[in-house]
Amino acid sequence: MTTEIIRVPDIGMDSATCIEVSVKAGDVIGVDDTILVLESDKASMDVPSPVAGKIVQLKIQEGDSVTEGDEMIYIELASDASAPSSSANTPAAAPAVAAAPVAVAPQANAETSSVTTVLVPDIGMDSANIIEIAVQVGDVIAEEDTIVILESDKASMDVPAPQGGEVIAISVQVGDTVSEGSILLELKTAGSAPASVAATNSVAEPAAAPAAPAGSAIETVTVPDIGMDSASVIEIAIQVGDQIALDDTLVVLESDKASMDVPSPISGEVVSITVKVGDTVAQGTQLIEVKTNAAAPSAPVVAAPSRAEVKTPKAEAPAPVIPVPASAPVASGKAVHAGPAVRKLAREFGVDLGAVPGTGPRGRVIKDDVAGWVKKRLQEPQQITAGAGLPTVPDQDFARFGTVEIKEMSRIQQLTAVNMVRNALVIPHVTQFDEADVTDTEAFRQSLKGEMEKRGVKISPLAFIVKACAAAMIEFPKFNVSLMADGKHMVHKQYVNIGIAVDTPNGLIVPVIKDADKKSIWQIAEEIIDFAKRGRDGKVKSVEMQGGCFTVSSLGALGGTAFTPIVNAPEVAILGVSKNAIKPHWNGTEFVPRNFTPLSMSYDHRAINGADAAKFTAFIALVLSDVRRLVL
Ligand code: CAO
Repeated sequence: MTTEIIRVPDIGMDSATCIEVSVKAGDVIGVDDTILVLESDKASMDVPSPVAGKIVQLKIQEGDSVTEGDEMIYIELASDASAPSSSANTPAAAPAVAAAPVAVAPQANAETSSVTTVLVPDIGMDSANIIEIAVQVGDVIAEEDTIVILESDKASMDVPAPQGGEVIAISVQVGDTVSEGSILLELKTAGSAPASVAATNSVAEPAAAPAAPAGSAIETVTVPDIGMDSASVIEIAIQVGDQIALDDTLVVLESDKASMDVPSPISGEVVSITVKVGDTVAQGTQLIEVKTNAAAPSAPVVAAPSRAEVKTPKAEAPAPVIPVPASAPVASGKAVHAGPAVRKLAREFGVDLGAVPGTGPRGRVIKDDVAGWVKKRLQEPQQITAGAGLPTVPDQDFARFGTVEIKEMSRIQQLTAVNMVRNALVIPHVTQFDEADVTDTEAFRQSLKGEMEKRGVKISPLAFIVKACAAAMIEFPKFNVSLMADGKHMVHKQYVNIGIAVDTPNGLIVPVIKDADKKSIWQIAEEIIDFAKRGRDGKVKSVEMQGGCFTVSSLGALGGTAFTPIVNAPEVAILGVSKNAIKPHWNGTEFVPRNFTPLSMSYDHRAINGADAAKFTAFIALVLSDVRRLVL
C-alpha cells in the first residue's frame, strides 16, 4: 500500500480558512470527493481529492488558515495504479496535487488556436426550438458534425458545425427558441483565426451590433478568465434596461469546484443579456451588451465594436473574477453562506438554501444541513393532515390484530372530515345547554295527525324547531352573521336560511331551508321530508347545501341527553337536539310530568358572547314550549 500526502492545491488566493472538513480518518474516499471547504472573504471552494483511498490522517482542522502546499491528508491509495507520479508520492513533494480546486482551463494558444462562436444559420423561418443538442462541452467535433437539431411547427433540421474544433461552451439548452444569429456554442478551433463569431454553413455573420446613438457605444461583455474550463450561470444579477456601474455583479457562476461573481468591467445601460440561468459558459462567452457613454472614463472601448472586437475580453477590465462573497442571495432572497457543493446539492433537491438553517461556522449551510432539511420535509407528509398542517394519528398495521378491510371514504366523508377539523380547531366553541318544555307543542303536533294524513305531510318536532330557530335569528340578529377572514369585519345577513343535518348512507349533509322565517310549518316539514329522502338517495344538489345562516342537528329520534355539535362555519352557531324525555317539573305547587327537548347550542365565541347565547337558547326553548309565540 502506498501512502500519499495530499496538499492544498493552488487556491487562487494567498490563504483561506478551512470552514468544513468533509472527511475523517478512516474514511474511504474517491477521486473528487470533497476533503475540505475553504473560505476567504472573497470566495468559498471545495477542495476535492485527486486520488481514491483510505484516509490515514487529517492534517487540517476547521478554523485553520491554509495556503497552497499545506499538508491536508495522508491517504492510503486504493491501488498503486491510481497513485500519482512518484514525485507526488513523497511527502516533501511540491503541491502537485492532481486536481486543483479551481481547475485552470487549458488556455488557447494565441498563435495556434482561437475561439469561434457558432451561430444559428439562416433556417428559413423566423425561429425554431432546440429539440436536441448533439454535442457536449469537451467534445471534439469535425466540420459538418450535427451540433443541434431545431424544430418549428413546419420542419426540423440539423445544424451542422461550420468547422471542426473542441466545444468549449454551449449557450443553449433543449427547449430554447432560437433564430438566425442566436449563439449556439463556442468552438476552440485550430489556426490563428481571430476570436470571432463564425456563422455556420454558408450563413453570413449577423449584422454588427446595432448602431449606437452619438456619444455612446454598444459593448459586449464576455466571461473573463474564470480559472476553470466552464461554469454554470446560477444567477443573473441584472436586467435589460438596468444602469450598471463598474464592478457591479452581472452574473454569478458556479462550477462543481467554486462559485464566483462576474463583475462588470464597464458602466452603462444593459441592452441585452445573452445568457440565462443554467447556461454553461466559459471564458469568452458573451454575457451582455452594454450601451456605454463613449466619453466615460470607465468605458475602455469607445467605438461601437464589431463582434470580433467585442468578443475580446477587455484588457483593462478589473480583476475578472470576484469569487462569490461569503454570502450570496438565493431564491428566498436571503443571504446564505454555503459552498458550491452545498449549493449544487440544494439545487438538485430543489431546496431553497435561504430556508435551511446553517449549523456550520458563521451560520454556514453545510451538506448535512441540506440533507437534514430534505429528510425533515420528506417526513412531513406523514405527520400532517392534508392542508391542515397538524399532527395526525399515524397508520398502523391493524391486520396484525385480525382481519381488516380498507375502504375508500366517500367524497362527502372526506369533505366532512376536513371541514370538521378546520371548524373544531379554528372556532372557539362554547356549548349552551337548555331544555324546552314541549309538552303542549307535542300535544298540538299530535292533534294535527289527521290533517297530516290528509295532506300527506308528516310534521316532526324538527319542523317546529327549525321555525323556532328562524324566529330566534330574527330576534337575535347577532347570530345571523359570519366573520370575515381579515378578522376585522363581520357579514350581517338579511335573510334567514336554516340548515338541517341529514344523516345519509354517504355521510353527513346539511341541506338548507331557505327563508325559513317566511315559511309555514307545513312547508318546512315538506322540505325536511324531501331533503331526508333525496339525501338518502344522494340527490341533494350542492347548491341546496349552500347559504345557511344557522344549523339544526337533530338526534332526537336516536337518543341521548345532550351533545356538543361543531359549528358549521361560516355560520356562528348550531343547535343540537336530543331525545325528548318526560321529567317531573315543579310548577310552583307540585311536581308534574312534562315533556322536555334537550337543547345543546354551540356557538363561535368570537362572534357571540355567553349572555347572548343563553338568551338565544332560552328564546328557542320558550317558542318551542308555546308555538303561539311564532305568530306574535
Ligand atoms: N325526541 C323524541 N323523538 C323525536 C325527536 C326528539 N327530539 N325528534 C324526532 N323524534 C321522533 C319523530 O317524532 C319521529 O317519530 P314518529 O314517527 O313516531 O313521529 C322519529 O323521531 C323519527 O323522526 P325523523 O328522523 O323521521 O324525522 P326528523 O324530522 O326528526 O329528522 C332528519 C329528519 C333528516 C333530520 C333525520 O332523519 C336525520 O338525519 N337525523 C340525523 C341528524 C344527524 O345526523 N345529526 C348529527 C350531525 S353531527 O353533528
